[in-house]
Amino acid sequence: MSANQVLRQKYASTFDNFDVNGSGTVDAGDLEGLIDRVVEQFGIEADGSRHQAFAASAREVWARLTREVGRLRGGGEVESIDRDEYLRLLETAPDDVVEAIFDPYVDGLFALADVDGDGRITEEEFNAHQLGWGLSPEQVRGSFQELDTDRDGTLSRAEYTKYVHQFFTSGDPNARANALSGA
Ligand SMILES: [Ca+2]
Ligand SMILES: [Ca+2]
Repeated sequence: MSANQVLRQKYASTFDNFDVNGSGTVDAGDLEGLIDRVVEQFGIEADGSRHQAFAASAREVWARLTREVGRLRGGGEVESIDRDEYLRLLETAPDDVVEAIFDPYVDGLFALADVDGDGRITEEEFNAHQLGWGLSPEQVRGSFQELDTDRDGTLSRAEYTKYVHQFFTSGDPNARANALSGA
């Protein structure tokens, strides 16, 4: 598979994950569905501070996504985005623009994984988080050591951000972060 095909498949997986009601377009309703699903999946207390923080990060991604799509369309309000347009945006936008769209989500995911809220993800927290996304123990095995580049035994926000950015920008079919497709 070429690098572009690898990326396309990953982008498509994020769309399908986002399109909660399976209509072939994503809109604000799907976004709320996605938030509810994550809250349920991770057993987060409804309406608690962790729920609010995750919802805010997801809504900020939607705001950035619709802003970029609006730019692509040449103006106007964006209420929904279909699959082709979504893929076209992510495939044509420079890496730093793609990363900027999803950066709030990185914060949201980080906070979900960092259960004790100390600002660092331990191996135990990381594994629980990855398994919570539905990844298999085989997919999770060894990834923590690989991501902990300074080998201090925890993942800092910078290390985690690098991991998620790899998902959105690497066409390497063996990139570790490709496992997030299952997320
Ligand atoms: Ca922690
Ligand atoms: Ca580290």
